[in-house]
Amino acid sequence: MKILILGGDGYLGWPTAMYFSKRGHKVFVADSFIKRKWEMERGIEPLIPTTPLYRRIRLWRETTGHDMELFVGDMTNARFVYNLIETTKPDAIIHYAEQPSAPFSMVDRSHAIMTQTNNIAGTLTLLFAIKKFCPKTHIVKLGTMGEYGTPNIDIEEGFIEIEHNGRKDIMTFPKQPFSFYHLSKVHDSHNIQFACKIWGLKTTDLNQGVVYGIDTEETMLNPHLNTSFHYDEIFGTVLNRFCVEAVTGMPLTVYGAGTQKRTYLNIVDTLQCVELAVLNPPAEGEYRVFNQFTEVFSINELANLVKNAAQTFDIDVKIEHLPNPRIEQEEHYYNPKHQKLTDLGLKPHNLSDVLLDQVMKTVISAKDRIDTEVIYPTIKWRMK
Ligand code: USQ
Repeated sequence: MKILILGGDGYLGWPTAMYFSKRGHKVFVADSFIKRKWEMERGIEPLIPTTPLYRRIRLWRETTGHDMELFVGDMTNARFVYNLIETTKPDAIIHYAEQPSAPFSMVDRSHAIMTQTNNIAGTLTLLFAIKKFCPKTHIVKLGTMGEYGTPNIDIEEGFIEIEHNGRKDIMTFPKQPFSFYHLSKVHDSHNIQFACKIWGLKTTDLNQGVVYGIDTEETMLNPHLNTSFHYDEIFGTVLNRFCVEAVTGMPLTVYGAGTQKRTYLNIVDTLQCVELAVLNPPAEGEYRVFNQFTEVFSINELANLVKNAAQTFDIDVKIEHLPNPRIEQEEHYYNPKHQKLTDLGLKPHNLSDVLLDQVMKTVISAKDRIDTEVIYPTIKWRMK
Protein backbone atom coordinates (compact mmCIF):
# COMPACT_ATOMS: atom_id res chain seq x y z
CA MET A 1 0.00 0.00 0.00
CA LYS A 2 0.99 3.65 -0.36
CA ILE A 3 0.98 5.08 3.16
CA LEU A 4 1.47 8.72 4.13
CA ILE A 5 2.49 9.46 7.72
CA LEU A 6 1.82 12.99 8.89
CA GLY A 7 4.04 14.01 11.81
CA GLY A 8 6.78 11.59 10.73
CA ASP A 9 9.46 13.23 12.89
CA GLY A 10 7.57 12.57 16.15
CA TYR A 11 7.59 10.07 19.02
CA LEU A 12 5.02 7.85 17.27
CA GLY A 13 5.30 9.05 13.66
CA TRP A 14 8.89 7.94 13.11
CA PRO A 15 8.50 4.40 14.52
CA THR A 16 5.27 4.07 12.50
CA ALA A 17 7.07 5.08 9.29
CA MET A 18 9.80 2.47 9.82
CA TYR A 19 7.26 -0.20 10.81
CA PHE A 20 5.27 0.12 7.57
CA SER A 21 8.39 0.60 5.42
CA LYS A 22 9.92 -2.62 6.79
CA ARG A 23 6.75 -4.49 5.85
CA GLY A 24 7.11 -3.51 2.21
CA HIS A 25 4.71 -0.58 1.98
CA LYS A 26 5.62 2.54 0.05
CA VAL A 27 5.98 5.15 2.81
CA PHE A 28 5.84 8.94 2.58
CA VAL A 29 6.47 11.08 5.66
CA ALA A 30 5.60 14.72 6.21
CA ASP A 31 6.58 17.05 9.03
CA SER A 32 7.03 20.78 9.63
CA PHE A 33 9.47 20.27 12.55
CA ILE A 34 7.39 22.74 14.57
CA LYS A 35 7.65 20.51 17.65
CA ARG A 36 11.39 21.11 17.68
CA LYS A 37 10.68 24.86 17.82
CA TRP A 38 8.20 24.38 20.69
CA GLU A 39 10.90 22.42 22.53
CA MET A 40 13.36 25.29 22.05
CA GLU A 41 10.74 27.75 23.28
CA ARG A 42 10.50 25.84 26.58
CA GLY A 43 14.21 24.91 26.81
CA ILE A 44 13.56 21.16 26.60
CA GLU A 45 14.89 18.32 24.49
CA PRO A 46 14.33 14.59 24.20
CA LEU A 47 16.29 12.34 26.53
CA ILE A 48 18.38 11.02 23.64
CA PRO A 49 19.00 13.43 20.74
CA THR A 50 17.17 12.57 17.54
CA THR A 51 19.18 12.67 14.32
CA PRO A 52 17.72 15.00 11.63
CA LEU A 53 14.95 13.22 9.74
CA TYR A 54 16.64 13.43 6.33
CA ARG A 55 19.67 11.63 7.77
CA ARG A 56 17.51 9.04 9.58
CA ILE A 57 15.77 8.24 6.30
CA ARG A 58 19.17 7.85 4.62
CA LEU A 59 20.34 5.55 7.44
CA TRP A 60 17.12 3.59 7.18
CA ARG A 61 17.77 3.04 3.48
CA GLU A 62 21.37 1.98 4.15
CA THR A 63 20.36 -0.32 7.02
CA THR A 64 17.31 -2.02 5.47
CA GLY A 65 17.29 -1.26 1.74
CA HIS A 66 13.83 0.32 2.11
CA ASP A 67 13.22 3.87 0.97
CA MET A 68 10.95 6.64 2.25
CA GLU A 69 10.13 10.03 0.81
CA LEU A 70 10.06 13.16 3.01
CA PHE A 71 7.89 16.24 2.51
CA VAL A 72 8.58 19.26 4.71
CA GLY A 73 5.69 21.60 5.40
CA ASP A 74 2.86 22.71 7.63
CA MET A 75 -0.58 21.10 7.71
CA THR A 76 -2.26 24.51 7.99
CA ASN A 77 -0.63 25.61 4.72
CA ALA A 78 -3.22 24.62 2.12
CA ARG A 79 -0.78 24.89 -0.79
CA PHE A 80 1.59 22.42 0.92
CA VAL A 81 -1.19 20.01 1.88
CA TYR A 82 -2.86 20.05 -1.54
CA ASN A 83 0.48 19.44 -3.25
CA LEU A 84 1.32 16.64 -0.80
CA ILE A 85 -1.98 14.81 -1.30
CA GLU A 86 -2.05 15.34 -5.08
CA THR A 87 1.53 14.04 -5.42
CA THR A 88 1.24 11.03 -3.13
CA LYS A 89 -2.45 9.98 -3.52
CA PRO A 90 -1.98 7.42 -0.72
CA ASP A 91 -4.20 4.44 0.10
CA ALA A 92 -4.00 5.38 3.78
CA ILE A 93 -2.97 8.47 5.71
CA ILE A 94 -1.91 8.15 9.35
CA HIS A 95 -2.37 11.55 10.92
CA TYR A 96 -0.21 12.34 13.98
CA ALA A 97 0.67 15.90 12.91
CA GLU A 98 -0.80 17.76 15.87
CA GLN A 99 0.30 19.61 18.99
CA PRO A 100 0.13 16.63 21.39
CA SER A 101 0.48 18.12 24.87
CA ALA A 102 -2.32 18.96 27.30
CA PRO A 103 -0.11 21.16 29.55
CA PHE A 104 1.26 23.07 26.53
CA SER A 105 -2.30 23.96 25.52
CA MET A 106 -2.95 25.27 29.04
CA VAL A 107 0.02 27.69 29.29
CA ASP A 108 -1.99 30.76 28.28
CA ARG A 109 -4.34 32.19 25.64
CA SER A 110 -1.82 32.06 22.81
CA HIS A 111 -0.93 28.41 23.47
CA ALA A 112 -4.60 27.40 23.64
CA ILE A 113 -5.35 29.20 20.38
CA MET A 114 -2.20 27.89 18.70
CA THR A 115 -3.06 24.30 19.71
CA GLN A 116 -6.61 24.51 18.43
CA THR A 117 -5.69 26.42 15.24
CA ASN A 118 -2.85 24.05 14.43
CA ASN A 119 -4.80 20.88 15.14
CA ILE A 120 -8.27 21.75 13.90
CA ALA A 121 -7.32 23.87 10.85
CA GLY A 122 -4.62 21.32 9.88
CA THR A 123 -7.08 18.43 9.94
CA LEU A 124 -9.76 20.43 8.14
CA THR A 125 -7.29 21.39 5.39
CA LEU A 126 -6.39 17.72 5.05
CA LEU A 127 -10.07 16.74 4.71
CA PHE A 128 -10.59 19.23 1.88
CA ALA A 129 -7.44 18.02 0.10
CA ILE A 130 -8.56 14.38 0.36
CA LYS A 131 -12.01 15.29 -0.94
CA LYS A 132 -10.39 16.98 -3.96
CA PHE A 133 -7.68 14.47 -4.90
CA CYS A 134 -8.35 11.05 -3.39
CA PRO A 135 -11.72 10.63 -1.63
CA LYS A 136 -11.23 6.86 -1.37
CA THR A 137 -8.14 7.26 0.86
CA HIS A 138 -8.53 5.81 4.35
CA ILE A 139 -7.77 8.42 7.03
CA VAL A 140 -6.40 6.97 10.27
CA LYS A 141 -6.61 9.82 12.74
CA LEU A 142 -4.98 9.80 16.16
CA GLY A 143 -7.59 10.90 18.65
CA THR A 144 -7.42 10.43 22.40
CA MET A 145 -9.23 8.60 25.20
CA GLY A 146 -9.19 12.00 26.92
CA GLU A 147 -11.99 13.08 24.60
CA TYR A 148 -14.42 11.16 26.81
CA GLY A 149 -13.19 12.35 30.21
CA THR A 150 -14.24 10.25 33.18
CA PRO A 151 -18.05 9.89 33.06
CA ASN A 152 -19.90 7.93 35.72
CA ILE A 153 -21.01 5.35 33.11
CA ASP A 154 -19.17 2.79 30.94
CA ILE A 155 -17.33 4.41 28.01
CA GLU A 156 -18.34 2.88 24.68
CA GLU A 157 -16.26 2.96 21.48
CA GLY A 158 -17.35 6.23 19.95
CA PHE A 159 -21.12 5.79 20.06
CA ILE A 160 -23.89 5.09 22.57
CA GLU A 161 -27.53 4.09 22.21
CA ILE A 162 -29.66 6.61 24.08
CA GLU A 163 -33.32 6.26 25.01
CA HIS A 164 -35.01 9.60 25.64
CA ASN A 165 -38.73 10.24 26.18
CA GLY A 166 -39.57 6.85 24.73
CA ARG A 167 -37.44 7.17 21.59
CA LYS A 168 -34.04 5.61 20.84
CA ASP A 169 -31.07 6.68 18.73
CA ILE A 170 -27.36 5.88 18.38
CA MET A 171 -25.46 9.07 19.17
CA THR A 172 -21.83 10.16 19.44
CA PHE A 173 -20.60 9.25 22.94
CA PRO A 174 -20.65 12.40 25.18
CA LYS A 175 -17.33 14.24 25.38
CA GLN A 176 -16.00 15.80 28.58
CA PRO A 177 -12.33 16.45 27.74
CA PHE A 178 -9.52 17.35 30.16
CA SER A 179 -7.80 20.32 28.42
CA PHE A 180 -7.84 22.68 25.42
CA TYR A 181 -5.59 20.10 23.72
CA HIS A 182 -8.10 17.29 24.33
CA LEU A 183 -10.85 19.64 23.14
CA SER A 184 -8.98 20.12 19.86
CA LYS A 185 -9.27 16.36 19.29
CA VAL A 186 -13.01 16.49 20.05
CA HIS A 187 -13.47 19.25 17.47
CA ASP A 188 -11.40 17.23 14.97
CA SER A 189 -13.62 14.21 15.54
CA HIS A 190 -16.75 16.22 14.80
CA ASN A 191 -15.26 17.71 11.62
CA ILE A 192 -14.10 14.31 10.39
CA GLN A 193 -17.42 12.63 11.14
CA PHE A 194 -19.21 15.38 9.22
CA ALA A 195 -16.82 15.07 6.24
CA CYS A 196 -17.50 11.32 6.11
CA LYS A 197 -21.23 12.00 6.12
CA ILE A 198 -21.30 14.66 3.40
CA TRP A 199 -18.45 13.57 1.10
CA GLY A 200 -18.33 9.82 1.68
CA LEU A 201 -14.78 9.86 3.08
CA LYS A 202 -13.70 6.92 5.24
CA THR A 203 -12.01 7.35 8.59
CA THR A 204 -10.83 5.46 11.63
CA ASP A 205 -10.59 7.72 14.68
CA LEU A 206 -8.20 6.03 17.10
CA ASN A 207 -8.96 7.19 20.62
CA GLN A 208 -5.62 6.33 22.08
CA GLY A 209 -4.60 6.14 25.73
CA VAL A 210 -1.33 7.33 27.26
CA VAL A 211 1.62 5.77 25.40
CA TYR A 212 4.78 4.65 27.18
CA GLY A 213 8.00 3.02 26.05
CA ILE A 214 10.94 3.95 23.91
CA ASP A 215 12.10 1.01 21.80
CA THR A 216 10.54 -0.78 18.87
CA GLU A 217 12.06 -3.51 16.72
CA GLU A 218 12.98 -0.91 14.12
CA THR A 219 14.40 1.80 16.42
CA MET A 220 16.83 -0.80 17.76
CA LEU A 221 18.37 -1.51 14.34
CA ASN A 222 20.71 1.48 14.60
CA PRO A 223 21.35 3.95 17.49
CA HIS A 224 20.53 6.85 15.13
CA LEU A 225 17.06 5.43 14.41
CA ASN A 226 15.80 6.16 17.94
CA THR A 227 12.60 8.11 18.52
CA SER A 228 12.14 11.23 20.65
CA PHE A 229 11.44 10.35 24.29
CA HIS A 230 10.32 13.18 26.56
CA TYR A 231 10.20 13.38 30.33
CA ASP A 232 9.62 17.12 30.83
CA GLU A 233 6.33 18.50 32.19
CA ILE A 234 5.11 19.41 28.69
CA PHE A 235 5.75 16.51 26.34
CA GLY A 236 6.61 13.75 28.82
CA THR A 237 3.81 11.28 29.52
CA VAL A 238 3.39 10.02 33.04
CA LEU A 239 5.05 6.59 32.98
CA ASN A 240 8.04 7.83 30.96
CA ARG A 241 8.39 10.69 33.46
CA PHE A 242 8.25 8.36 36.46
CA CYS A 243 11.05 6.18 35.03
CA VAL A 244 13.29 9.24 34.55
CA GLU A 245 12.42 10.61 37.99
CA ALA A 246 13.31 7.26 39.55
CA VAL A 247 16.70 7.19 37.81
CA THR A 248 17.58 10.74 38.91
CA GLY A 249 16.61 10.03 42.52
CA MET A 250 13.75 12.57 42.44
CA PRO A 251 10.52 11.57 44.17
CA LEU A 252 7.87 10.44 41.68
CA THR A 253 5.53 13.37 40.93
CA VAL A 254 2.08 11.92 41.57
CA TYR A 255 -0.51 14.66 40.91
CA GLY A 256 -3.07 14.90 43.71
CA ALA A 257 -4.32 11.74 45.38
CA GLY A 258 -3.09 9.61 42.47
CA THR A 259 -6.38 7.72 42.37
CA GLN A 260 -7.25 9.07 38.90
CA LYS A 261 -7.32 6.28 36.32
CA ARG A 262 -6.19 6.41 32.71
CA THR A 263 -5.75 3.96 29.84
CA TYR A 264 -2.25 2.92 28.72
CA LEU A 265 -0.45 1.09 25.95
CA ASN A 266 3.11 0.34 24.95
CA ILE A 267 4.55 2.09 21.90
CA VAL A 268 4.83 -1.27 20.07
CA ASP A 269 1.09 -1.75 20.50
CA THR A 270 0.42 1.66 18.95
CA LEU A 271 2.14 0.32 15.83
CA GLN A 272 0.16 -2.91 15.93
CA CYS A 273 -3.16 -1.06 16.35
CA VAL A 274 -2.46 1.39 13.54
CA GLU A 275 -1.53 -1.52 11.26
CA LEU A 276 -4.75 -3.37 12.14
CA ALA A 277 -6.75 -0.24 11.30
CA VAL A 278 -4.92 0.27 7.99
CA LEU A 279 -5.26 -3.36 6.88
CA ASN A 280 -8.97 -3.48 7.75
CA PRO A 281 -10.37 -0.23 6.31
CA PRO A 282 -13.92 1.00 6.90
CA ALA A 283 -16.52 1.25 4.15
CA GLU A 284 -16.88 4.38 2.04
CA GLY A 285 -18.63 7.08 4.04
CA GLU A 286 -17.97 5.29 7.32
CA TYR A 287 -16.64 7.10 10.38
CA ARG A 288 -15.60 4.53 12.97
CA VAL A 289 -13.97 4.86 16.38
CA PHE A 290 -11.62 2.41 18.10
CA ASN A 291 -10.62 2.83 21.73
CA GLN A 292 -6.90 2.15 21.49
CA PHE A 293 -5.35 0.97 24.74
CA THR A 294 -4.46 -2.27 26.47
CA GLU A 295 -4.63 -1.58 30.23
CA VAL A 296 -6.08 0.73 32.87
CA PHE A 297 -4.03 1.94 35.85
CA SER A 298 -4.37 4.55 38.56
CA ILE A 299 -1.40 6.89 38.93
CA ASN A 300 -0.64 5.30 42.33
CA GLU A 301 -0.49 1.87 40.70
CA LEU A 302 1.96 3.17 38.11
CA ALA A 303 4.11 4.81 40.77
CA ASN A 304 4.30 1.54 42.70
CA LEU A 305 5.16 -0.45 39.57
CA VAL A 306 8.03 1.95 38.82
CA LYS A 307 9.16 1.84 42.46
CA ASN A 308 9.33 -1.96 42.31
CA ALA A 309 11.06 -2.00 38.92
CA ALA A 310 13.66 0.49 40.21
CA GLN A 311 14.44 -1.77 43.17
CA THR A 312 15.84 -4.37 40.79
CA PHE A 313 18.40 -1.71 39.75
CA ASP A 314 19.13 -0.94 43.43
CA ILE A 315 17.37 2.40 43.19
CA ASP A 316 15.30 3.41 46.18
CA VAL A 317 12.28 5.43 45.00
CA LYS A 318 10.18 7.89 46.97
CA ILE A 319 6.67 8.86 45.94
CA GLU A 320 5.46 12.43 46.46
CA HIS A 321 1.85 13.61 46.18
CA LEU A 322 1.94 17.12 44.69
CA PRO A 323 -1.05 19.47 44.74
CA ASN A 324 -2.69 18.56 41.42
CA PRO A 325 -1.73 21.20 38.80
CA ARG A 326 -4.65 20.00 36.64
CA ILE A 327 -8.37 20.10 37.22
CA GLU A 328 -9.44 16.47 36.91
CA GLN A 329 -11.54 14.05 38.92
CA GLU A 330 -9.36 11.99 41.21
CA GLU A 331 -11.99 9.61 42.63
CA HIS A 332 -14.11 8.34 39.78
CA TYR A 333 -15.74 5.39 38.05
CA TYR A 334 -13.83 4.24 34.97
CA ASN A 335 -14.77 1.44 32.63
CA PRO A 336 -13.82 2.16 29.01
CA LYS A 337 -14.56 -0.56 26.43
CA HIS A 338 -11.86 -1.67 23.97
CA GLN A 339 -13.14 -4.59 21.98
CA LYS A 340 -12.84 -3.57 18.34
CA LEU A 341 -9.05 -3.81 18.01
CA THR A 342 -9.05 -7.08 19.95
CA ASP A 343 -11.63 -8.42 17.46
CA LEU A 344 -9.25 -7.47 14.64
CA GLY A 345 -6.47 -9.51 16.29
CA LEU A 346 -4.57 -7.18 18.65
CA LYS A 347 -2.09 -9.13 20.82
CA PRO A 348 -1.30 -6.78 23.72
CA HIS A 349 2.13 -6.30 25.30
CA ASN A 350 1.04 -5.65 28.85
CA LEU A 351 3.08 -3.54 31.24
CA SER A 352 5.23 -6.26 32.75
CA ASP A 353 8.53 -6.11 34.61
CA VAL A 354 10.22 -6.83 31.29
CA LEU A 355 8.78 -3.78 29.58
CA LEU A 356 9.49 -1.50 32.53
CA ASP A 357 13.03 -2.88 32.84
CA GLN A 358 13.63 -2.06 29.15
CA VAL A 359 12.61 1.57 29.66
CA MET A 360 14.63 1.82 32.89
CA LYS A 361 17.75 0.43 31.19
CA THR A 362 17.56 2.95 28.36
CA VAL A 363 16.97 5.80 30.80
CA ILE A 364 19.91 4.68 32.97
CA SER A 365 22.16 4.61 29.90
CA ALA A 366 21.29 8.28 29.24
CA LYS A 367 21.27 9.39 32.88
CA ASP A 368 23.89 12.12 32.36
CA ARG A 369 21.65 13.89 29.86
CA ILE A 370 18.65 14.30 32.18
CA ASP A 371 17.81 17.93 32.99
CA THR A 372 16.06 17.76 36.37
CA GLU A 373 14.97 21.43 36.09
CA VAL A 374 12.30 20.68 33.47
CA ILE A 375 10.51 17.91 35.35
CA TYR A 376 8.55 19.60 38.13
CA PRO A 377 5.09 20.80 36.98
CA THR A 378 4.68 24.59 36.70
CA ILE A 379 1.69 24.88 34.33
CA LYS A 380 -1.57 25.03 36.23
CA TRP A 381 -5.18 24.62 35.11
CA ARG A 382 -6.53 26.66 38.06
CA MET A 383 -7.07 30.44 38.10
CA LYS A 384 -4.62 30.78 41.03
N1 USQ B 1 0.32 12.77 35.97
C1 USQ B 1 0.89 12.63 37.22
N2 USQ B 1 2.19 12.98 37.35
C2 USQ B 1 2.96 13.43 36.30
C3 USQ B 1 2.35 13.55 35.02
C4 USQ B 1 1.03 13.21 34.89
O1 USQ B 1 0.26 12.24 38.19
O2 USQ B 1 4.13 13.72 36.51
C5 USQ B 1 -1.10 12.36 35.77
C6 USQ B 1 -2.01 13.45 35.23
O3 USQ B 1 -2.56 14.22 36.26
C7 USQ B 1 -3.05 12.63 34.46
C8 USQ B 1 -2.29 11.40 34.01
O4 USQ B 1 -1.10 11.36 34.77
O5 USQ B 1 -4.07 12.21 35.32
C9 USQ B 1 -1.91 11.37 32.55
O6 USQ B 1 -1.14 12.51 32.23
P1 USQ B 1 -0.10 12.50 31.00
O7 USQ B 1 0.63 13.81 31.03
O8 USQ B 1 0.70 11.27 30.99
O9 USQ B 1 -1.08 12.38 29.77
P2 USQ B 1 -2.14 13.38 29.13
O10 USQ B 1 -1.92 14.79 29.53
O11 USQ B 1 -3.47 12.81 29.41
O12 USQ B 1 -1.79 13.30 27.58
C10 USQ B 1 -1.11 12.16 27.01
C11 USQ B 1 -0.49 12.59 25.68
C12 USQ B 1 -1.61 12.96 24.72
C13 USQ B 1 -2.61 11.83 24.60
C14 USQ B 1 -3.13 11.45 26.00
C15 USQ B 1 -4.03 10.22 25.99
O13 USQ B 1 0.41 13.67 25.88
O14 USQ B 1 -1.05 13.28 23.44
O15 USQ B 1 -3.69 12.21 23.80
O16 USQ B 1 -2.01 11.11 26.84
S1 USQ B 1 -5.28 10.33 27.22
O17 USQ B 1 -4.66 10.57 28.52
O18 USQ B 1 -5.99 9.09 27.20
O19 USQ B 1 -6.12 11.45 26.90
